[in-house]
Amino acid sequence: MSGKFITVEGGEGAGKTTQLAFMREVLERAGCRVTSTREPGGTALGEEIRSLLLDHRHDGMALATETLLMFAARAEHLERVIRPALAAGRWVLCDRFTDATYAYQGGGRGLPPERIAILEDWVQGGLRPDLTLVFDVPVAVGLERAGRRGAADRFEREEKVFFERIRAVYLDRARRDPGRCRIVNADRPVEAVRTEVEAILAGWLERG
Ligand code: Z5A
Repeated sequence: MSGKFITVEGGEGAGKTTQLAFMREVLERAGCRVTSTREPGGTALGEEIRSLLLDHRHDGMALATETLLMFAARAEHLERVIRPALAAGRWVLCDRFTDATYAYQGGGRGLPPERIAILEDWVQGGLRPDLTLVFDVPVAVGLERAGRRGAADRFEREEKVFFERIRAVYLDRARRDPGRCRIVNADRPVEAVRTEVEAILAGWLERG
């Protein structure tokens, strides 16, 4: 079976990282070879870019700089990790991808989506995820979960309304692209979310 490119998305504390680890287990049990990775990051250079992006020393970074750094990390990630893994028949599970740029830089910070689309076409060519799971939780619930983790990064310090705009963009994009996206209600116990995630993956595995 050829590999698929699956991304997980959602606001702060939606449980993406928790569920991604479980998704890997499900796929491996089914005999798939899996590469798990994340954005921004996933390569040595990408992780350095991630540190710059999350660091409070760069509060007030220009929106164009922030967006271009996201895509710089993504270009490296595609070239060195994602495309080679897919070409080798591996499944790629990626914690955030370009939907996050539409949600955070677009919805959150107000960058017109047309600008993001130009970068998306340039950096990715025709490559888009086969499946995107959007983990959806009310903002207050996600922030409370994320807050338990400790020090907030440059994004996590934003106002609640910033995260409301992000949530709205994620939901809008998912509803407009039902062939690729599934919205998962993540405001439930971990086990209940897992059950739904497993059912979605089972459908993909059956399709082959
Ligand atoms: N960003 C961007 O702006 N533009 C882009 O293009 C890209 C990214 C790609 C880093 O992302 C930042 O980069 C991000 C957007 C921006 N903004 N921030 N901050 P990240 O994914 O690394 O960081 P994150 O969004 O902060 O992830 P997160 O808060 O760790 O969320 P999560 O992965 O969805 O949650 P989690 O780690 O799985 O769970 C959080 C806590 O909740 C943890 O204690 C869990 O045990 C708990 N949890 C999980 N599920 C549940 C349920 N169901 N019930 C109760 N508790 C739960």
